[in-house]
Amino acid sequence: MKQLNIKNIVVLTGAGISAESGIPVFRSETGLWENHRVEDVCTPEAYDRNPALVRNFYDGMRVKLANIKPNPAHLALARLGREWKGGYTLVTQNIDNLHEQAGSENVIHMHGELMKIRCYEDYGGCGTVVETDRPQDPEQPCPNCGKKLLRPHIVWFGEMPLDMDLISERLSKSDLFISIGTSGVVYPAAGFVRSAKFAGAVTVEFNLEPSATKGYFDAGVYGKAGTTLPDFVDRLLSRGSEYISELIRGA
Ligand code: BV8
Repeated sequence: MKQLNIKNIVVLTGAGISAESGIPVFRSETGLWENHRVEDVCTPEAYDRNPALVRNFYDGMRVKLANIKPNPAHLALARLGREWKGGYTLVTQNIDNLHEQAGSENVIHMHGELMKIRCYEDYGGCGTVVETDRPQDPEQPCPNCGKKLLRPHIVWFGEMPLDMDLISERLSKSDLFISIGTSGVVYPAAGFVRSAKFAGAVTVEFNLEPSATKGYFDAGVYGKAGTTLPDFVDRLLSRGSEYISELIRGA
């Protein structure tokens, strides 16, 4: 096997990394979205039909987030971001702010952020993004254009995820792609491992069980991320490429 020389790391996280912090994952037995049907709360059409229902859905999650703390998996990634000597990109599908609370910086939230609202361009708004930590007041005017068109700054199904050009550029230069706590069913995020592989990266997934895209991973580390990730980061920082070679040889 060719000698690995890992420089650039890209990490993708999903709901599974926040599960041990108490945030439920999406794919539950009932297939409902926190007791709602996806099409009723997570599409532009749902918002057109019933903006109050959609706002209330995210208001509920935002208020709960105030009492939720990062877990050792978030802390391990914050340490990796601080101590890794090469390139490091953290992309998350999650809308919570647990990576930031754990100390991660420059987090790419490709599906938006719960603690932000945006002046809705489709309705004639200006696109300005506003931080918030409280339930949304539909009468709140945009601080930039003054219109009352603020909506959750969340990427719904059928909407284009954020920062896709930046993500594609980092994937094209990745030497190691690490996917953590995602079922690999929603695109384009689920396709990132394929892009990384085509760029020649080593690919590793962390999950409770193999994901839908398991075939693209050179190795899988199965167990709770709060336990598996700190150990992985420790070994990666102390032994680098040699450890990754060992991991994929043993896969
Ligand atoms: C787009 C924000 C195009 C909202 C989210 C047919 C085929 C293929 C694709 C499509 C299709 N029809 C439509 C599409 C596209 C669609 C899609 O992929 N649909 C799927 C359902 C088939 N995608 C989109 O619409 C995307 N946009 O394609 O735009 C476009 C082009 C041009 C112009 C305009 C548009 C946008 C998708 C974004 C939707 N928003 N989130 C909110 O959060 O409320 S999606 C949401 O679900 C997440 O963000 C994430 O992306 C996705 C999946 O969730 P996961 O994070 O994976 O969580 P999940 O519960 O599924 O899994 C948890 C995992 O963790 C499990 O594997 C579990 O085992 C593991 N786990 C649990 N505990 C732990 C653990 N692992 C480790 N440790 C633990 N302790």
